[in-house]
Amino acid sequence: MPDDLFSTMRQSIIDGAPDTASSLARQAVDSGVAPLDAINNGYVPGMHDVGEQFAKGQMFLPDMMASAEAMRAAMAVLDPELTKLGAERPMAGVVVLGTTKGDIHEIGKTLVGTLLSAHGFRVHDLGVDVEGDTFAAKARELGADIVGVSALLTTTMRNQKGVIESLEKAGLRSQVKVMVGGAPVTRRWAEEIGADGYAKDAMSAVDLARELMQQKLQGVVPVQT
Ligand code: B1M
Repeated sequence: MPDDLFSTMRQSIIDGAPDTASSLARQAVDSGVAPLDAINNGYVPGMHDVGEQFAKGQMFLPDMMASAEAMRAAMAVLDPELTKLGAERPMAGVVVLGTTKGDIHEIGKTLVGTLLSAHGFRVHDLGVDVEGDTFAAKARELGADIVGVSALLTTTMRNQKGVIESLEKAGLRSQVKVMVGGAPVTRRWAEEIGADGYAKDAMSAVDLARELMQQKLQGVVPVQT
Protein backbone atom coordinates (compact mmCIF):
# COMPACT_ATOMS: atom_id res chain seq x y z
CA MET A 1 0.00 0.00 0.00
CA PRO A 2 1.77 3.26 -1.05
CA ASP A 3 0.20 5.25 1.83
CA ASP A 4 1.72 2.91 4.42
CA LEU A 5 4.99 2.96 2.54
CA PHE A 6 4.92 6.78 2.43
CA SER A 7 4.30 7.03 6.14
CA THR A 8 7.18 4.66 6.98
CA MET A 9 9.40 6.68 4.64
CA ARG A 10 8.38 9.83 6.48
CA GLN A 11 9.16 8.16 9.83
CA SER A 12 12.59 6.98 8.60
CA ILE A 13 13.54 10.64 8.04
CA ILE A 14 12.22 11.71 11.45
CA ASP A 15 14.15 8.83 13.04
CA GLY A 16 17.30 9.72 11.08
CA ALA A 17 17.58 6.10 9.89
CA PRO A 18 19.57 5.88 6.62
CA ASP A 19 19.40 2.10 6.25
CA THR A 20 15.62 2.06 6.61
CA ALA A 21 15.22 5.07 4.30
CA SER A 22 17.38 3.40 1.69
CA SER A 23 15.65 0.00 1.82
CA LEU A 24 12.21 1.64 1.62
CA ALA A 25 13.38 3.53 -1.47
CA ARG A 26 14.54 0.24 -3.01
CA GLN A 27 11.18 -1.33 -2.11
CA ALA A 28 9.37 1.57 -3.81
CA VAL A 29 11.42 1.23 -6.99
CA ASP A 30 10.93 -2.54 -7.07
CA SER A 31 7.18 -2.23 -6.64
CA GLY A 32 6.79 0.42 -9.35
CA VAL A 33 6.13 3.48 -7.17
CA ALA A 34 7.18 6.60 -9.12
CA PRO A 35 10.41 7.96 -7.56
CA LEU A 36 9.03 11.51 -7.47
CA ASP A 37 5.94 10.31 -5.57
CA ALA A 38 8.17 8.62 -3.02
CA ILE A 39 10.16 11.84 -2.59
CA ASN A 40 7.19 14.22 -2.45
CA ASN A 41 4.78 12.05 -0.43
CA GLY A 42 7.23 10.12 1.75
CA TYR A 43 10.59 11.72 2.41
CA VAL A 44 9.93 15.47 1.99
CA PRO A 45 7.03 15.52 4.51
CA GLY A 46 9.47 13.85 6.95
CA MET A 47 11.91 16.73 6.38
CA HIS A 48 9.14 19.24 7.03
CA ASP A 49 8.31 17.52 10.34
CA VAL A 50 11.98 17.63 11.30
CA GLY A 51 12.15 21.36 10.46
CA GLU A 52 9.08 22.05 12.59
CA GLN A 53 10.35 20.06 15.53
CA PHE A 54 13.74 21.78 15.27
CA ALA A 55 12.04 25.20 15.26
CA LYS A 56 10.09 24.24 18.42
CA GLY A 57 13.23 23.03 20.20
CA GLN A 58 12.01 19.42 20.18
CA MET A 59 14.87 18.31 17.90
CA PHE A 60 18.48 19.48 17.83
CA LEU A 61 21.22 19.95 15.26
CA PRO A 62 22.57 16.35 15.46
CA ASP A 63 19.00 15.07 14.89
CA MET A 64 18.61 17.31 11.86
CA MET A 65 21.97 16.06 10.53
CA ALA A 66 20.88 12.44 10.99
CA SER A 67 17.66 13.18 9.11
CA ALA A 68 19.66 14.74 6.28
CA GLU A 69 21.80 11.56 6.18
CA ALA A 70 18.64 9.45 5.89
CA MET A 71 17.38 11.68 3.08
CA ARG A 72 20.71 11.34 1.29
CA ALA A 73 20.55 7.54 1.58
CA ALA A 74 17.07 7.50 0.02
CA MET A 75 18.15 9.87 -2.74
CA ALA A 76 21.15 7.64 -3.55
CA VAL A 77 18.60 5.00 -4.60
CA LEU A 78 16.06 7.33 -6.24
CA ASP A 79 18.40 9.73 -8.06
CA PRO A 80 19.54 7.21 -10.71
CA GLU A 81 15.91 6.23 -11.31
CA LEU A 82 14.98 9.87 -11.96
CA THR A 83 18.03 10.41 -14.15
CA LYS A 84 17.16 7.37 -16.30
CA LEU A 85 13.96 9.13 -17.34
CA GLY A 86 16.01 11.85 -19.07
CA ALA A 87 18.52 9.69 -20.88
CA GLU A 88 16.76 9.82 -24.24
CA ARG A 89 15.58 13.43 -24.28
CA PRO A 90 17.11 16.10 -26.52
CA MET A 91 19.28 18.69 -24.74
CA ALA A 92 16.95 21.38 -23.38
CA GLY A 93 19.51 23.95 -22.16
CA VAL A 94 22.56 24.42 -19.95
CA VAL A 95 22.04 25.20 -16.26
CA VAL A 96 24.59 26.24 -13.66
CA LEU A 97 23.17 25.45 -10.22
CA GLY A 98 24.25 25.97 -6.63
CA THR A 99 23.38 27.02 -3.09
CA THR A 100 24.41 30.54 -2.09
CA LYS A 101 27.44 31.60 -0.15
CA GLY A 102 27.10 30.91 3.58
CA ASP A 103 24.50 28.17 3.08
CA ILE A 104 25.22 24.44 3.17
CA HIS A 105 21.69 23.10 2.56
CA GLU A 106 21.92 20.87 -0.49
CA ILE A 107 19.04 18.39 -0.58
CA GLY A 108 16.45 20.58 -2.35
CA LYS A 109 19.00 22.07 -4.73
CA THR A 110 20.28 18.62 -5.68
CA LEU A 111 16.72 17.41 -6.28
CA VAL A 112 16.12 20.40 -8.57
CA GLY A 113 19.29 19.46 -10.48
CA THR A 114 18.27 15.82 -10.79
CA LEU A 115 14.84 16.69 -12.17
CA LEU A 116 16.29 19.23 -14.60
CA SER A 117 18.70 16.55 -15.85
CA ALA A 118 15.83 14.09 -16.06
CA HIS A 119 14.06 16.56 -18.36
CA GLY A 120 16.97 17.01 -20.72
CA PHE A 121 18.86 19.97 -19.22
CA ARG A 122 22.65 19.72 -18.92
CA VAL A 123 23.22 20.66 -15.29
CA HIS A 124 26.49 21.74 -13.73
CA ASP A 125 26.04 21.61 -9.94
CA LEU A 126 28.53 23.86 -8.13
CA GLY A 127 27.50 22.48 -4.74
CA VAL A 128 26.91 24.55 -1.62
CA ASP A 129 28.33 27.77 -0.13
CA VAL A 130 29.04 29.17 -3.60
CA GLU A 131 30.31 32.73 -4.21
CA GLY A 132 28.49 34.90 -6.76
CA ASP A 133 31.62 35.26 -8.86
CA THR A 134 31.96 31.45 -9.05
CA PHE A 135 28.46 31.22 -10.54
CA ALA A 136 29.40 33.90 -13.08
CA ALA A 137 32.72 32.28 -14.02
CA LYS A 138 31.10 28.86 -14.58
CA ALA A 139 28.24 30.43 -16.55
CA ARG A 140 30.78 32.09 -18.84
CA GLU A 141 32.87 28.92 -19.21
CA LEU A 142 29.87 26.75 -20.16
CA GLY A 143 27.87 29.38 -22.06
CA ALA A 144 25.03 28.71 -19.61
CA ASP A 145 21.44 29.54 -20.50
CA ILE A 146 20.24 29.55 -16.89
CA VAL A 147 21.80 30.12 -13.49
CA GLY A 148 19.81 28.55 -10.64
CA VAL A 149 20.41 29.75 -7.10
CA SER A 150 19.05 28.01 -4.01
CA ALA A 151 18.93 29.49 -0.48
CA LEU A 152 17.40 27.90 2.63
CA LEU A 153 18.20 30.54 5.22
CA THR A 154 16.68 33.99 5.56
CA THR A 155 20.24 35.20 6.17
CA THR A 156 21.58 33.79 2.88
CA MET A 157 18.68 34.75 0.59
CA ARG A 158 20.29 38.13 0.02
CA ASN A 159 23.26 36.38 -1.57
CA GLN A 160 20.94 35.42 -4.43
CA LYS A 161 20.99 39.09 -5.31
CA GLY A 162 24.79 38.94 -5.05
CA VAL A 163 24.82 36.29 -7.80
CA ILE A 164 22.80 38.59 -10.07
CA GLU A 165 25.26 41.40 -9.34
CA SER A 166 28.18 39.11 -10.21
CA LEU A 167 26.53 38.25 -13.54
CA GLU A 168 26.00 41.96 -14.23
CA LYS A 169 29.62 42.72 -13.33
CA ALA A 170 30.78 39.97 -15.69
CA GLY A 171 28.64 41.43 -18.51
CA LEU A 172 26.62 38.22 -18.72
CA ARG A 173 23.24 39.30 -17.38
CA SER A 174 21.58 39.79 -20.77
CA GLN A 175 22.60 36.27 -21.89
CA VAL A 176 21.72 34.32 -18.77
CA LYS A 177 18.33 33.77 -17.13
CA VAL A 178 18.33 33.59 -13.34
CA MET A 179 15.97 31.38 -11.36
CA VAL A 180 15.79 31.30 -7.59
CA GLY A 181 14.20 29.00 -5.01
CA GLY A 182 14.45 27.54 -1.52
CA ALA A 183 12.11 27.37 1.47
CA PRO A 184 12.19 31.08 2.52
CA VAL A 185 12.20 32.41 -1.06
CA THR A 186 9.04 33.91 -2.57
CA ARG A 187 7.94 35.22 -5.95
CA ARG A 188 7.95 38.72 -4.51
CA TRP A 189 11.56 38.32 -3.37
CA ALA A 190 12.55 37.06 -6.82
CA GLU A 191 10.98 40.16 -8.38
CA GLU A 192 12.59 42.44 -5.81
CA ILE A 193 16.11 41.20 -6.61
CA GLY A 194 15.55 41.18 -10.38
CA ALA A 195 15.59 37.40 -10.91
CA ASP A 196 13.78 36.08 -13.99
CA GLY A 197 11.75 33.52 -12.10
CA TYR A 198 10.96 31.71 -8.87
CA ALA A 199 9.97 28.07 -8.40
CA LYS A 200 8.46 26.67 -5.22
CA ASP A 201 9.55 23.07 -5.78
CA ALA A 202 11.65 20.90 -8.05
CA MET A 203 8.94 20.06 -10.59
CA SER A 204 7.95 23.73 -10.89
CA ALA A 205 11.64 24.48 -11.41
CA VAL A 206 11.56 22.26 -14.52
CA ASP A 207 8.48 24.11 -15.86
CA LEU A 208 10.11 27.45 -15.11
CA ALA A 209 13.39 26.44 -16.78
CA ARG A 210 11.46 25.48 -19.93
CA GLU A 211 9.62 28.79 -19.87
CA LEU A 212 12.88 30.71 -19.42
CA MET A 213 14.39 28.86 -22.39
CA GLN A 214 11.38 29.91 -24.48
CA GLN A 215 11.85 33.53 -23.39
CA LYS A 216 15.54 33.29 -24.19
CA LEU A 217 14.88 31.95 -27.67
CA GLN A 218 12.34 34.76 -28.22
CA GLY A 219 14.92 37.33 -27.06
CA VAL A 220 13.13 38.59 -23.94
CA VAL A 221 15.82 40.60 -22.13
CA PRO A 222 15.55 40.77 -18.32
CA VAL A 223 15.03 44.14 -16.66
CA GLN A 224 18.24 45.22 -14.90
CA THR A 225 17.94 46.27 -11.24
CO1 B1M B 1 18.83 23.67 8.42
N1 B1M B 1 17.51 25.08 8.68
N2 B1M B 1 20.15 24.72 9.41
N3 B1M B 1 19.97 22.11 8.25
N4 B1M B 1 17.31 22.73 7.83
C1 B1M B 1 16.23 24.92 7.99
C2 B1M B 1 16.28 25.54 6.61
C3 B1M B 1 15.23 25.69 8.99
C4 B1M B 1 13.98 26.25 8.31
C5 B1M B 1 14.86 24.75 10.18
C6 B1M B 1 13.95 25.43 11.17
O1 B1M B 1 14.41 26.20 12.00
N5 B1M B 1 12.64 25.17 11.09
C7 B1M B 1 16.18 26.78 9.56
C8 B1M B 1 16.23 28.10 8.78
C9 B1M B 1 15.53 29.24 9.52
C10 B1M B 1 15.59 30.50 8.74
O2 B1M B 1 16.53 30.90 8.15
N6 B1M B 1 14.46 31.16 8.76
C11 B1M B 1 17.52 26.06 9.54
C12 B1M B 1 18.64 26.43 10.34
C13 B1M B 1 18.39 27.51 11.38
C14 B1M B 1 19.91 25.82 10.21
C15 B1M B 1 21.19 26.17 10.97
C16 B1M B 1 21.47 27.68 11.13
C17 B1M B 1 21.12 25.44 12.33
C18 B1M B 1 22.26 25.74 13.28
O3 B1M B 1 23.41 25.55 12.96
N7 B1M B 1 21.90 26.22 14.44
C19 B1M B 1 22.28 25.48 10.10
C20 B1M B 1 22.78 26.42 8.97
C21 B1M B 1 23.96 25.84 8.26
C22 B1M B 1 24.31 26.68 7.02
O4 B1M B 1 23.73 26.48 5.96
N8 B1M B 1 25.22 27.61 7.17
C23 B1M B 1 21.46 24.36 9.49
C24 B1M B 1 22.01 23.13 9.13
C25 B1M B 1 21.29 22.07 8.62
C26 B1M B 1 21.86 20.68 8.40
C27 B1M B 1 23.33 20.69 7.94
C28 B1M B 1 21.78 19.90 9.70
C29 B1M B 1 20.82 20.06 7.39
C30 B1M B 1 21.20 20.23 5.90
C31 B1M B 1 21.95 19.01 5.38
C32 B1M B 1 22.16 19.06 3.90
O5 B1M B 1 21.49 19.71 3.11
N9 B1M B 1 23.19 18.31 3.52
C33 B1M B 1 19.59 20.93 7.66
C34 B1M B 1 18.26 20.56 7.30
C35 B1M B 1 18.07 19.14 6.78
C36 B1M B 1 17.16 21.45 7.40
C37 B1M B 1 15.66 21.18 7.15
C38 B1M B 1 15.14 20.38 8.33
C39 B1M B 1 15.31 20.45 5.88
C40 B1M B 1 15.85 21.07 4.58
C41 B1M B 1 15.59 20.09 3.44
O6 B1M B 1 16.48 19.37 3.03
N10 B1M B 1 14.33 19.99 3.00
C42 B1M B 1 15.09 22.67 7.09
C43 B1M B 1 13.62 22.78 7.50
C44 B1M B 1 12.70 22.95 6.30
O7 B1M B 1 13.10 23.37 5.24
N11 B1M B 1 11.44 22.69 6.52
C45 B1M B 1 16.14 23.44 7.77
C46 B1M B 1 13.89 19.03 1.97
C47 B1M B 1 14.10 19.63 0.57
C48 B1M B 1 13.62 18.64 -0.48
O8 B1M B 1 13.30 20.80 0.52
O9 B1M B 1 15.36 22.30 0.59
O10 B1M B 1 13.02 23.29 0.75
P1 B1M B 1 13.93 22.26 0.21
O11 B1M B 1 13.90 22.33 -1.38
C49 B1M B 1 12.68 22.34 -2.12
C50 B1M B 1 12.16 23.76 -2.43
O12 B1M B 1 12.55 24.72 -1.48
C51 B1M B 1 12.63 24.02 -3.82
O13 B1M B 1 12.61 22.74 -4.42
C52 B1M B 1 13.06 21.75 -3.48
C53 B1M B 1 12.43 20.43 -3.79
O14 B1M B 1 11.03 20.49 -3.86
N12 B1M B 1 13.97 24.58 -4.08
C54 B1M B 1 14.22 25.22 -5.25
C55 B1M B 1 15.10 24.53 -3.37
N13 B1M B 1 16.09 25.12 -4.03
C56 B1M B 1 15.59 25.55 -5.20
C57 B1M B 1 16.20 26.21 -6.27
C58 B1M B 1 15.39 26.55 -7.36
C59 B1M B 1 14.05 26.23 -7.39
C60 B1M B 1 13.43 25.55 -6.35
O15 B1M B 1 15.87 27.18 -8.44
C61 B1M B 1 17.25 27.36 -8.56
